[in-house]
Amino acid sequence: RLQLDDLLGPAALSHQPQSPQRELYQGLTQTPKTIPAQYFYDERGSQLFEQICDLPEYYLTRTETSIFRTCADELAQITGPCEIIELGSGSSTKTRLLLDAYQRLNQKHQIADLKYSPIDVSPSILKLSAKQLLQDYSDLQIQGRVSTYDLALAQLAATPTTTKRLIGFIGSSLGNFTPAGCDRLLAQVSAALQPGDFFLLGIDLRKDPAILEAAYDDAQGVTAAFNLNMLQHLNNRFEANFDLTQFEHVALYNQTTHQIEMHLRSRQPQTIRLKAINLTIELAADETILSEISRKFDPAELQIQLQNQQLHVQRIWTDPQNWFGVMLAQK
Ligand code: AVJ
Repeated sequence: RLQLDDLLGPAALSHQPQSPQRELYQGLTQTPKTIPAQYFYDERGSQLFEQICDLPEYYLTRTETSIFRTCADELAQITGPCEIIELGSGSSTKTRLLLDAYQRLNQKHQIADLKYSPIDVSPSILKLSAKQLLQDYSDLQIQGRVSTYDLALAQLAATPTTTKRLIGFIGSSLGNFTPAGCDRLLAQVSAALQPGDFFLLGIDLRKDPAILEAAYDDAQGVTAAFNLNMLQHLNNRFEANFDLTQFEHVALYNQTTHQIEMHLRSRQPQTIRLKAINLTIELAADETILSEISRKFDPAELQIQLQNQQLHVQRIWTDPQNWFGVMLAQK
């Protein structure tokens, strides 16, 4: 009941015109320097992210979970039986609430199996969560993809099916995209859907900056460790020589652009070599590398952007404090 495709393996990569590594090279040679957020998620990074989700300051996961608890059955009612595709599935913990609801729906419709297609850049967490899901859900068929969003969405667009699709992009992962990147991603999502298919989006909403900054700079330092681990990941994967003790975690809320900006600040002038991508970079003292933006959304604005990509919002759910939003759109 499990099929796993690796779209990032060496064999698969040689066929691609734009390797994901190019983005890393480009990011580190521009000003300010940036590292694509996908590089957070090696095995250790995915584990640290799971720890973040349980932090008292990180209200996002808890809040979205509470929304899913109340809306999952209604959501399944609206879409009807479908294949659930998830971008950035990670541990698939919150997704279990959706799988439960679709399982109940399928029972009513006397449909035997439920198809789940998780997509994640981290093979270890993808395999682990698939194994656990198969143990807990006897009717589940899993088609996992080790992939970036780009590659997976291109593959989905090239392989239309007759089964209805629901593409899930939850946990506010859309927050990692700039406004232009966001439009591009929504266009790719739309291209992977047929008219009548659905898109489920979880987004963090604007709120008191103090609450936001605490969520990205927790007292236990787990987010700092998560941020620094990105450099360790680059060391392991691209034969780089970042010295983690020479960088500091910084997280600030930009009230103009409504986004948390996470940086790695260089404690001194340093030269870094990334052997495997043949790149040497210089960092000045206090120079920062932008490792992540995490945008906070206005649902009304996003609704228009979705609309522009033929994704028509059917329903928006939120929590009593209006801290997090779940939007369901139909193509
Ligand atoms: C997985 C992108 C939604 O932006 O809140 C958590 C990642 N970064 N703490 C977020 C993250 C720092 C997270 N997303």
